[in-house]
Amino acid sequence: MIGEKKVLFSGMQATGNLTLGNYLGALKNWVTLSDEYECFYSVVDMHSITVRQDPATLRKRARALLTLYIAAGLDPQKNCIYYQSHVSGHAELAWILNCFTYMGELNRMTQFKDKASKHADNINAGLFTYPVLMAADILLYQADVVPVGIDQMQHLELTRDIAQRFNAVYGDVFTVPQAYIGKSGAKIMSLQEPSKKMSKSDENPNGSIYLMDDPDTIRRKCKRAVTDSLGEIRYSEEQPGLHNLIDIYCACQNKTPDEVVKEFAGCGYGQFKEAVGEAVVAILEPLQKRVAELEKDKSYIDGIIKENAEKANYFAQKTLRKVQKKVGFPEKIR
Ligand code: ATP
Ligand code: LTN
Repeated sequence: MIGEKKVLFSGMQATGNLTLGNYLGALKNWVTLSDEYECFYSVVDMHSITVRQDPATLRKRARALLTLYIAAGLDPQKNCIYYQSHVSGHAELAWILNCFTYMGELNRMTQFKDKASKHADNINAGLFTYPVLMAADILLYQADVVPVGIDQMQHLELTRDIAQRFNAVYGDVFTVPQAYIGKSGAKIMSLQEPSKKMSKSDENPNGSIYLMDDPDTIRRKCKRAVTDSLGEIRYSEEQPGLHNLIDIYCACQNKTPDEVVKEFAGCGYGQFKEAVGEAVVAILEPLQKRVAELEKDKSYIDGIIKENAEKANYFAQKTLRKVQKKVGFPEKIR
């Protein structure tokens, strides 16, 4: 707890161009939750270097992501929006937690297996211990809730195990966090292969709607989305392409699948796809405008980066000092 409020932590990597999946599955929920909780939203640039990055591109993308958090509606006065690399406590706690995590646990992580097969020439130790750094992110702020997509559940379970293991030895040091999976947009699928999740690392650009796509591109991608030959608007697992388009429409319009099926009963797929395109444009166009405006105000963003890093550091140090003492590090002479 910070004051009266429970604590929320989440983060996103600044790798690749963000997709509608990232927005509907993560960012949009963050904004909804930001009143209720004391929130820490990090741009997790330390996680990004587990895969080789071009330094200039990483720096640019990290700033763009931080700006996007604000443009999406997270008030930087109320929410702590900061770069992970600006708070050294993340790395320091990660080291300690590494000593409370088993190789066998990390070996089971499906994201590691996935990324190791994709980057076979660079299976570095950071990629392997990635979930420990993620646990450190969360536990450092004593977070109660962590909004993530379903794909991150395994990492969150590990975080809970590490926290409980540590607490069992040293007493109640860490809050054991809960995952928060949003109701709508939990998993947006590729427009071209609806069995795969929409992903920023997809090779087929038509499968993903990027947050910075212009309106005509968005409309075209929706129009070309893969559907089926049944020709009836239903919300059914047998029609995965349509199912996904209904999910997208629902998330953009805050509607339920039932409402949408009724609204479009008797319509052709073409007409529905057009409506989906317009619903997505209605969400992304204003977002893009806000990003462009914020990007013009360099000193405003710089101020936020500085102030929020200080705020994050303050809370991080509180936990870190406690943990260091518990494990037996000698006290600093001040
Ligand atoms: P990549 O595919 O390149 O590994 P990603 O698009 O999955 O990346 P992440 O940085 O891993 O992006 O995810 C950021 C957040 O967005 C996470 O909380 C994740 O669960 C969520 N997310 C990503 N893709 C989707 C999607 N298609 N549908 C819903 N949520 C998503
Ligand atoms: N692994 C996450 C990003 C991430 C995160 C976190 C999410 C890093 N640290 C802490 C929630 C809480 C991802 O790839 N989406």
